[in-house]
Amino acid sequence: MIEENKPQHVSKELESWVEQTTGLTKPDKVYWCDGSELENRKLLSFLTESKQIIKLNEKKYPNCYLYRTNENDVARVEDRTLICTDSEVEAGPTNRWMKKETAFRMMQDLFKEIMAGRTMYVVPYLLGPEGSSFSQVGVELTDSAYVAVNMRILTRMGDIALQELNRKKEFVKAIHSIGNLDPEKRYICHFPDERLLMSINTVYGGNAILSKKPHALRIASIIARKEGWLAEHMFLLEIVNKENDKNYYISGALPSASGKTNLAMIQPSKAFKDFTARTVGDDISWLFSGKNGEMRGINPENGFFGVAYGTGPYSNPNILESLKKNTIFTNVALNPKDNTPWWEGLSEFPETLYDWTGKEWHKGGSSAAHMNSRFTTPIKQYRFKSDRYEDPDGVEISAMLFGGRRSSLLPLVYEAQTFEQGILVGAMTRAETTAAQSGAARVVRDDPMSMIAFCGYNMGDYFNHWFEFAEKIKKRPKVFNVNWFRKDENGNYIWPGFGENFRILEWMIKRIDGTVKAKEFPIGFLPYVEDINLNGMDFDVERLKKLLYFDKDGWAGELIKVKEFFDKFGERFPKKLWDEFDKMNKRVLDYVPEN
Ligand code: SAT
Ligand code: MN
Repeated sequence: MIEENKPQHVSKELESWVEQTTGLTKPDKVYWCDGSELENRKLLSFLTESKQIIKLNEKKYPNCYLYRTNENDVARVEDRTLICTDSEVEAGPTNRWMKKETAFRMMQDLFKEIMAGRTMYVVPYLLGPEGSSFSQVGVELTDSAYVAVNMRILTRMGDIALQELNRKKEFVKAIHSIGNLDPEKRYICHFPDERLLMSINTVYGGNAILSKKPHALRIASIIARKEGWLAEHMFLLEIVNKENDKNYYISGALPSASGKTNLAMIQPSKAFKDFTARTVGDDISWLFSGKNGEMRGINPENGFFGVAYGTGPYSNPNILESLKKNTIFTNVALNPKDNTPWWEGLSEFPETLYDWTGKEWHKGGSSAAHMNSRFTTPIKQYRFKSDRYEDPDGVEISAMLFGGRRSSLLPLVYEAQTFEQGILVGAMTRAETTAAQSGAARVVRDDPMSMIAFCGYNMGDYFNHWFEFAEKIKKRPKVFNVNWFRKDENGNYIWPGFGENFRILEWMIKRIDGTVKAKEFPIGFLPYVEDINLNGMDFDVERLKKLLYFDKDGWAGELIKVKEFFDKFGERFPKKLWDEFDKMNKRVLDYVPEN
């Protein structure tokens, strides 16, 4: 076996684990990634020459690539994502569980000699800003160069992570193999006790890039519980009011493929000249209590893994320039005329097009780009990033929002009256599923805090942990719920969404500043219609009233569903959350509508 590029100072623990994994998987070569530019070029050339990736037009898209996954490997596979512990109750009713020993044996068997004939890449990575006490180190051993080049964009990868490891000592271990892509033997296993991840027979993002959901959310959520902080599926957005020079940081949880990246990159429309919006993170936030009782947040990632399909001048004008260089596209379509990437929403249909599987595409067929097609692009080249994204102390959170896709009932926005009630609002999130999960029908499901697929432990304990965390926070952020996805009788979206969502963010800011009143309803505060700024927008006030209407019967039915879900947790469900639920339920049932 050849070992390449091995750094001089590697901890004994790391060295012997790499050796052990090599013994099991038997790669021909082990290559230690340093994260350099030169190395990146080498890996990308290898992928291009071996026809695993397509190099795009160098003039129009310098250093950009298109990767096509197997057709059976296009999204996270939640039913094959396992939490592997001694007892099932640790994983809780919302996770798929397998007994630790059983899972470990199964994975050992599957990994046996799986890398023969291949190179194993050692990918050290850092989650969080350099030098931050909140940051964590991980090392992924993978036989996919595609995974390695993605991780170089999404994390701080290579030497920088090894240096940090010398200081921190602890690291999360991750082993991944493309295997043979057999979907029946595809598993993403989490061993929290060992802080070990094992994933096989997949290369798709969230299944294979183990720094992302598997480490930064599932394992991190478990570490967070022990250490007294939160790992959340939340973007982190900075809004500056230039008029009074005030900064606001809003973290927000929305399920995958529900416009989280678009919202994190929102550009205030012309009516809001006094405001700028900048991105700290688009997918994951780690939240801590600060010295003065404030809530602080960091983005553990270093790049964006956003949905390409639908991204365009209307939905997300800010990102487009960033996607023109140093970006890896996965499962988008290709314009063969000039070798450029294309997806629905980007521009008019080109004359000729290959779909995401590489076949010639004709109008009227299914979509050209996969609905869960992705771009992987560095934050650092994103013009509208916040200056604070690398701040080792994070930013102070002013507000949090929860939400999801709901075609009816859920108002455009409402505000929890207290932080505790806000925990309930997050916990009772129910949302329509999207293309980010394999195989799921588009149905409403319980998705508390948009974490249903990402909480690494029993969610009953997780809800309890939210309350414990809240006790440390004296300067409590306001909590909101949003829903951009209400539909009318004809099935059309009522609210235009995207950039216009800034109107709702502005209302939140006014609420944070205490400059507008709101109307109390059983679920919380709803805006007075006239407080939503509709300047420069052609939107019928009657439609807005509809979006801000409280439907007593609808909510009574919603809470029955919420209760059914909460009941699943039995003893593990916190009493405080039942109290919040009971209070809200009573208010809804007692509510007498005004005329
Ligand atoms: O596939 S990822 O988990 O990385 C993206 C998502 O589904 O949110
Ligand atoms: Mn996500």
